[in-house]
Amino acid sequence: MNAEKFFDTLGADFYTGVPDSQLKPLCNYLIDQYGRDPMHHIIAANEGNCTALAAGYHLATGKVPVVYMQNSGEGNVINPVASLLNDKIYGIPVIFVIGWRGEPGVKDEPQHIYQGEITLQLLKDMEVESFVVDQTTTDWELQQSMDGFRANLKKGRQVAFVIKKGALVYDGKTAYANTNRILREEAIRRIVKAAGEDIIISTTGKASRELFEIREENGQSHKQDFLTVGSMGHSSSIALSVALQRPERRVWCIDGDGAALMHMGAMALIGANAPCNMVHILLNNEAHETVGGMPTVADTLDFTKIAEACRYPYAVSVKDFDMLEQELEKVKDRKQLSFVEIKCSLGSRANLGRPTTSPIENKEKFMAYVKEQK
Ligand SMILES: Cc1ncc(C[n+]2csc(CCOP(=O)(O)OP(=O)(O)O)c2C)c(N)n1
Repeated sequence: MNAEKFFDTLGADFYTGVPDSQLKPLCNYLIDQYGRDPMHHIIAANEGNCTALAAGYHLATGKVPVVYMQNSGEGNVINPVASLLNDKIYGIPVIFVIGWRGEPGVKDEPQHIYQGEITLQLLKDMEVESFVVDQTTTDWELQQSMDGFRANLKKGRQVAFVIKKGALVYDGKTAYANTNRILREEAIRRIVKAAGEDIIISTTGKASRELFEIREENGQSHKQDFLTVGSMGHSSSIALSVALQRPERRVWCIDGDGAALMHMGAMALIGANAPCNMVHILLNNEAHETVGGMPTVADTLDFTKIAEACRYPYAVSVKDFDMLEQELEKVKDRKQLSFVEIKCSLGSRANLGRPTTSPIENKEKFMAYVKEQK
């Protein structure tokens, strides 16, 4: 189904979401249609955040908003759906559009399997009526389902379209770019070199896939890396805890701007605890590059000021490789919590693979490595 037709059928004029690769046709259509005009389209920090923005839109206009997201964001919406939108409390109508990763029977990455299995059940538990859209869904069927949903929306209930792989298409040529010069993968290659035998905890998406492939390329094992393949936004908290528990080991967190924004409270916790053995690296490409390049709000922010305000004792931003190499060397001597933002360009290798070891294997080898005395 064409994304434009899908959009017309929903008949809404306010969309907020966290991008998803499976919803790329819709995300790109919204960018082409609205750009980032906040009256109509807000790419938000996390899915709970979207849900609250949608509630505000309804409170101000009386109209029905749309929240789009990958099913991995369902967990982030449970609280605002149950305690804000539900008709036993404020009864606020919202249409959810959810990309279904890990659909049972369809091969997908480990972080999507369980979430995929519980996607429809979670909606049921939240009393959100759902309709699954696949490649065979006709315009008429979608219209019928939307017409059916209207009664629920009128009663202040929520509904969801669950979008299977390949169900939406869009042939617009939406392009995303920034002016930064450091490619994320090359930045990670330099971090790996500087980190030597230190522990690395990497964020969700292509950053972890690139880290995995760099280790393969170097003929190294993966034991010192914890790949946060799911749980977007939480790698820095995992790193904080490992750093606090193992003060004699240096711990590097490789974070993304979308992930850091998703659970930004983590930076306050890191700064307040300030483990002197932690290095927080932020690969800032101002975008959700992994899922298609849709922008975050990081282009409008000064992350070093945020880190400083969160009481990180050292924060720097680097734009070129010379400065990057200098800063990576300096953090090793500093013996103080350090924050290094790396301004990254958009893009990745077309043939980038995925980790070939299982998450359990990753966890077991990592735990054994963390236990070692250095
Ligand atoms: C809770 C949640 N929402 C959405 C996603 C889908 N997702 C995976 S990676 C990613 C983008 C991450 O952006 P960023 O941290 O800036 O890293 P980049 O992809 O730009 O390297 C998104 C939205 C997810 N995995 N989890």
